Amino acid sequence: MPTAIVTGVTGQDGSYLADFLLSKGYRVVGMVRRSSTVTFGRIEHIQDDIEIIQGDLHDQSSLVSVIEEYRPDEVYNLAAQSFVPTSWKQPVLTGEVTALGVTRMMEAIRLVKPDTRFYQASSSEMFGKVREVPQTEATPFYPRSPYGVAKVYGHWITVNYRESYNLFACSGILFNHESPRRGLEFVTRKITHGVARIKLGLAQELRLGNLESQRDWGFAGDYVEAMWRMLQQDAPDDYVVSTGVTHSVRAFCEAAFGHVGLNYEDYVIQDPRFYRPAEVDLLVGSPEHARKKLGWQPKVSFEGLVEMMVDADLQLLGREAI
Ligand code: NDP
Ligand code: GDR
Repeated sequence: MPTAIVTGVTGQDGSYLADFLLSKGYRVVGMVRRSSTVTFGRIEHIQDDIEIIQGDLHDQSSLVSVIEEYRPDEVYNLAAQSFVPTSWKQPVLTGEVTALGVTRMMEAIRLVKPDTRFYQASSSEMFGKVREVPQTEATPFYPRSPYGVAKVYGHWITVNYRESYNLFACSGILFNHESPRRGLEFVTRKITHGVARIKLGLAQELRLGNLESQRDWGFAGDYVEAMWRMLQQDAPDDYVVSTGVTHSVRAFCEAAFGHVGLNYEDYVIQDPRFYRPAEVDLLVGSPEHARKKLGWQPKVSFEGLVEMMVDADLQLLGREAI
């Protein structure tokens, strides 16, 4: 039974990846940071099937201890300060966790068990002010937020450790992926939760920022499989993971409100409070390399994703109302 350590297991992707690895027969060890309240909402259903260990990407010795104790075959580094707007408010913390945290984890692997296979959660935010359309593994980076800058560091340190120490280290450049488990502050979930609240009479409006930005949105459940496939190859490499299709925030609103028979124009208010100091206007990735090398392709369409998320929020809020 192979052992996998997942950092960020309490997050959206960590919870789907843990589900996936369990279905493949892995021993799954989830690393969580200490907090005064329990943050296990997304992994409640598998809490008895995975092992939880405390560790923090700020703390080098905690990472060394985790690798020493579990001697993993694979490490998936999903933990990060992942919300782009917060990265302008907390740029130093974002750099510590999202950038230097990657080095700390790779150092722990290099020192304790260098044959561990390593996955780094890189991001399409690294492309920022895009240099070409669609974006591929060879597209130059131009990040537009402290978060994007931190992810560029995480990407290059992964490549550097692979080339310097011959580690099996992969960087997955994942485009936006969403699900009913997405955090409430991200725009897709904010919209689907807002739609459900309005439909159930719990709210009258939804305040958003820039409606014109375009994203290549996929389903998180599909994307975690690509992470795993990267670590099953003969040699490490970097991969763009995306659908190849882009939609605006406005189009997401139209689809989400439309799914419950409402017109988004009657409810959505543009509020400058949610504008960003620098925006990423357009993202669309080419998943060709992942398709050819990993045999990976997304299963859930944009429309399927929107409907899945709206239906889940209607159910959640309906249940809460009882
Ligand atoms: P989430 O924000 O849902 O989860 C982030 C996780 O990181 C949480 O489990 C959080 O723990 C944990 N974490 C934060 N700080 C620390 C720390 N100092 N030490 C240990 N753990 C910490 O993110 P997602 O699941 O959406 O994303 C997973 C990864 O993929 C992130 O690295 C993100 O940047 C990246 N990514 C995500 C994309 C997406 O569209 N979702 C696209 C491309 C990249 P806690 O629960 O305690 O807060
Ligand atoms: P993003 O996701 O920044 O792409 O990062 P987010 O959903 O926050 O924003 C997407 C786009 O929507 C616009 N937008 C709003 N965004 C939020 N959050 N709230 C609003 O009210 C709102 N109105 C409009 C934004 O301006 C932006 O253009 C996500 C994260 O998961 C990162 O960790 C990950 O690396 C990238 O996706 C790929």
